[in-house]
Amino acid sequence: LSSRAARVLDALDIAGDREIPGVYDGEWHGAGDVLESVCPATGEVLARVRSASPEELHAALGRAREAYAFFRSVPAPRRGEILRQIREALAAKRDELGALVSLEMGKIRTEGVGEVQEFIDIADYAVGLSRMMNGRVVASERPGHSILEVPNPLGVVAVLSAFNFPVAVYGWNLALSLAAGNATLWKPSATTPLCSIAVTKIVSSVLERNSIPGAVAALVTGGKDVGESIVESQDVDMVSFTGSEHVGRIVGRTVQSRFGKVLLELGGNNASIIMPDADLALAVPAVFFGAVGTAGQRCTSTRRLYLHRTVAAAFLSRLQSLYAAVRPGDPLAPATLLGPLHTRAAVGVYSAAVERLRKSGAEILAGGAVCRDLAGPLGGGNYVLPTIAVPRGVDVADPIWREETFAPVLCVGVFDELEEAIGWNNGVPQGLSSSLWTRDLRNVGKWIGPAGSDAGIVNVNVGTSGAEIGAAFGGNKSTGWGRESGGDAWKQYVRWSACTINFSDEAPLAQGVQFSS
Ligand code: UN1
Repeated sequence: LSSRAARVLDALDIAGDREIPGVYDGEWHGAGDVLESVCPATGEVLARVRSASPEELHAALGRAREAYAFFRSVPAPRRGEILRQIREALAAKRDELGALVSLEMGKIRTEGVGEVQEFIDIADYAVGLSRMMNGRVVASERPGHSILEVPNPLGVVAVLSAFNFPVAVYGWNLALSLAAGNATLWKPSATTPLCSIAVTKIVSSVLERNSIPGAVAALVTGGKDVGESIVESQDVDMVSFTGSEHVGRIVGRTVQSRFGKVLLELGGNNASIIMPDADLALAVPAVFFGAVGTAGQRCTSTRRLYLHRTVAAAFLSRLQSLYAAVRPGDPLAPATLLGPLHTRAAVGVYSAAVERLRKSGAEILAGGAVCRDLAGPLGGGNYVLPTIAVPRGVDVADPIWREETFAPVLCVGVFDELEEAIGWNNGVPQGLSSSLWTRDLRNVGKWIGPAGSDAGIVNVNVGTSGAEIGAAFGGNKSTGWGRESGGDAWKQYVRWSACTINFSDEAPLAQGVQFSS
């Protein structure tokens, strides 16, 4: 193992050069297939992880069910206290975990650390929530009756997370699920097992210290088979899935067909719209971060840029200068802004997208190539140049505009009227994030109202990516309509009981129905 990788793994007590167990359900084990964790920046194998065998998955689901039976009766504020300790334990390892995210996923250091901060933030939120998961009392039409809406724990929640946020998205789910009194079973991306092992070690140490069954936060690493078995299992009450539209469609159907609950966080195809009165000093760097940050591998990454004709040339020349200055580098090095794509396969997806744009006659203003000339260890990395393309006009029915390419490829169109740009914004299947740049209140009103953006995230003078945890996060249409993190998202992690209670000496029927002879 290189000293670069060894330092990061050592800080989290992960043995890099042996096979390590990738299943936790109170104890660590692993008898299934071996997963290789590969560093996207160098191609180095970081570790081999023993994933869950079918028997181990079955056993973990059983232990999660038992853990739920215990945990649901722990008072919610006490569950919040456990979360507070998890929050503290994560904060103590924030930089080390952030570095592991960079090493294994490939995002740059500040974003890796930021992702751990996002877990810390949602843990804080859920600590408060644990004393505020209120139901309500509804006025009954019958004398001497009360109606209560009671949030009860749901059961076993499975979290199937993606490679691009290997820590935070699990954090969103775990924090709410724990506060709600559930057991959570995590199946991370097969390519980021180490992040999930490091997080689970931290979480489980807190659970064990508090004599809470470890399977309250179980981990089952694995590939497609493990994921499929979880999705099909009657033992899983809710599946929270983050990933592609293609897989999400299968997950949604499968869970629905067994009448389970499902929460989907699927593709994004997010647009920024720049009005003539936009402050370019703010808008240009925001679009740069949205499109190039995380090497274009956020669900919320900016993929489409719609420029008002009067500012298009000025905007593009400023954006091009930022693109021209960005250099691929080691995500662990503090000055790097551009890390690698996560996998070799993603480089192929990027190349195919650029090729398709070229063939269709798009003008390539920046990038458009895979980096092949990097010296030293980075020569083995999945580096590509961030690309700006100007297709020949905007046709949202064209796959160029319709499909999400999970790579730093930004397509630019020019408009004359805001309505036209909103039509383009809404004209694609996905509906995750959107961003309008203007100082004119009339545009803002239009944008956030009924005839405005149909995405789940509708920003003004804020880019498409980088949401805080406080609001519900998620998207509409083919993004799957799921909501996670803040807002009212917690309400999905409970089963609601509507309880009508009769305190009287009569037993009247509702709606005045008489049923006595
Ligand atoms: C994702 O890309 O799956 O808003 C999540 C953001 C982050 C979360 C992204 N807070 O970009």
